[in-house]
Amino acid sequence: MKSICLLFAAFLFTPYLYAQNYDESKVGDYTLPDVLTAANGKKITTKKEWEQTRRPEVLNLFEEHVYGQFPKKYDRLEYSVKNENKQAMNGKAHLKEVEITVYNNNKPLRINVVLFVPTNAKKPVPAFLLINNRNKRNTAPARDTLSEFWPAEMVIDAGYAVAAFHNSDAAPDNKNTYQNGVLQLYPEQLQADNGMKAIGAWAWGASRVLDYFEKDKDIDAKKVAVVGHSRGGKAALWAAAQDQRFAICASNCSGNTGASLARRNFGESVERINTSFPHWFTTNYKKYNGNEAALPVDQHMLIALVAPRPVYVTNASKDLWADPTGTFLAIKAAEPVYTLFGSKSKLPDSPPAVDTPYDNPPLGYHNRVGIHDLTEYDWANFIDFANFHYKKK
Ligand code: GTR
Repeated sequence: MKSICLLFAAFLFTPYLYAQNYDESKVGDYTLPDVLTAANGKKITTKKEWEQTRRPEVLNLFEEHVYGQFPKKYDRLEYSVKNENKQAMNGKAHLKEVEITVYNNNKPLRINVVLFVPTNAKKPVPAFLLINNRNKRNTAPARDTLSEFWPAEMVIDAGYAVAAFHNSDAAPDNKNTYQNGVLQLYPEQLQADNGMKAIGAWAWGASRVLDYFEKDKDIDAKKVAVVGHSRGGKAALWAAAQDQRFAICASNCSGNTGASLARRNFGESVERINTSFPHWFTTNYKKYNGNEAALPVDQHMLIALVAPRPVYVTNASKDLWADPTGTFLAIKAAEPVYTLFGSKSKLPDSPPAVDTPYDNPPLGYHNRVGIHDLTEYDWANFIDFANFHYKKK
């Protein structure tokens, strides 16, 4: 009887005992879908063919199977400055706390933006926008808490505006309540197998902040970098893929279903992410649990959707969950699309040593020594990357 009970317990708990793979020798072979072969088998060789044929196809595959639809229409957008301080950061910056309200389906959605504009910079200024998936204190408007997660003073000193909104304004990060945000504006999404969920909603929210930037005379809306960490980094990539107005994307430690390859069996898997976070991706995406090889896309194709605009992705050496090697291989595999635009990547052939940033556009990468986090080191490299890009133009 005792042994039967033990057997039964082992059977019950087996799924939880399966650790994710961290052994390079067990990764196995995989074949990535060719980003430059169209659905009809035709090889894409020009920028025009990419833009007219393959890019829409790839975007649609990600909508259908991974992140869901990305509604383009809404009834109207209003905004008001709820609080401002022209002498913020000891006079270095102008603080604006902006409430954006988007209406659709007779429902309002409020997105609160914290924005600092450098006082002495020539207007309009380029900006960095963070999708904040951590504590709101990280983006404290009063600067009574300072955090490396959003080192706003450092960004201001570099001559950029810096902004953030909290992801929960667009969709609560909770499997029972994620509907209480953008999805109230688009209830039909909830019924659809390719309906957007939380990650899609956060990305959509970033686009609405960009709509606001287009109305703010202090901000150069053609020079906005969207930044996100981890789950926020997944959303930042999807926002930049969908909304070609974003000039730069910085995706920090975004890992599975962010910048790392799904087919590489290392760290977090599709089944694991869909199980832990059933409210992030489409219902369709669950079909690929334990079956990444059947996906019509892999994450190099998501990075490629941002081309020719610059993308910077990062890892942290101790963050094996996010698969640093698989992330580097993904950004590397996006290169052929940049090449179509005559834009030559300067990335090395194999993953660079830790703390060795490649911050020349169009494709940037580093693997910072340390843990899963967004730090001043990461931001300093995003700033270098942006400086390089904007000066070149
Ligand atoms: C983890 C999740 C990752 C990543 C991370 C984060 O638990 O498995 O995919 O998104 O959370 O957002 O910090």
